[in-house]
Amino acid sequence: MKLYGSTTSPYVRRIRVILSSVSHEFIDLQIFSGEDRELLASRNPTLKVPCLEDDGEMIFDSRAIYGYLAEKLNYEPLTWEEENQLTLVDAANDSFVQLMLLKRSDIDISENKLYFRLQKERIEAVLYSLSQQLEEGGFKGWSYPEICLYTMVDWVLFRQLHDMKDYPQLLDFHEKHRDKIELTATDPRG
Ligand SMILES: N[C@@H](CCC(=O)N[C@@H](CS)C(=O)NCC(=O)O)C(=O)O
Repeated sequence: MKLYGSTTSPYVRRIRVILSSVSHEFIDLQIFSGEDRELLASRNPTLKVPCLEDDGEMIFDSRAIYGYLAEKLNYEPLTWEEENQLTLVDAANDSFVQLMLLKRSDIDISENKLYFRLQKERIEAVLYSLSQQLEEGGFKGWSYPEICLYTMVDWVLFRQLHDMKDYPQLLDFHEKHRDKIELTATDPRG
C-alpha cells in the first residue's frame, strides 16, 4: 500500500494516523512543483493529496480513502452524526486551504471581498459549532472524526492561520491529545 502525500497536509496526516499500525509506504511529495508534481499528476488528476495506491487501485480524497481503509480493516462504518462532524471539519479545513493559497499568491485577503468573506464566515461558523459540540461532550473518543478535528486544529496552529483563543474548547481538545504517539510521529513541525 502506498500513500502519496506531504508531511504538512492535515488531510494526509489523518490518513497517516489511521495507517500508523498498518504496513505501508509513504511517498512525501512537494506537490506544487517539479518532478513530484509530475508524479502526482500521473497518479491523481485532481492534483491533491492524499491519494492511496493499493492492489493496483488508486483512491482519491481522504474521505474515500478512509471508507476504503475502514472496509479493509473491518472498522465500524461512520454514523451519520460522524459523517456530519467530518463535513464540518472538511468545510473549515477547505476554507483555510483556500485562504492560505490566496495568501501564497500574494493576494490581500483582508480586503472586503465576497469570496474572502464567505470563507471567513464559514470558518467562524464551523469552529463555533465544533466548540459547541465539544462543550456538549462530543468528540470524546479517539476515532476518525476526532483525528480529523485534531489534524485541522494542529495545522491551523502550526501555520498560524487563525487566532484560536476564542475557541478554548478546541485548544483544550488539542492539548488533551497532543502527546499521542501517532500524532508526535506525524507532527508537521518535523
Ligand atoms: N477533499 C480533499 C482535500 C485535499 C486537499 O485539499 N489537499 C491539499 C493539501 S492540504 C492539496 O492537495 N491542495 C492542492 C491544491 O489545492 O492545489 C481530501 O479530503 O483529500
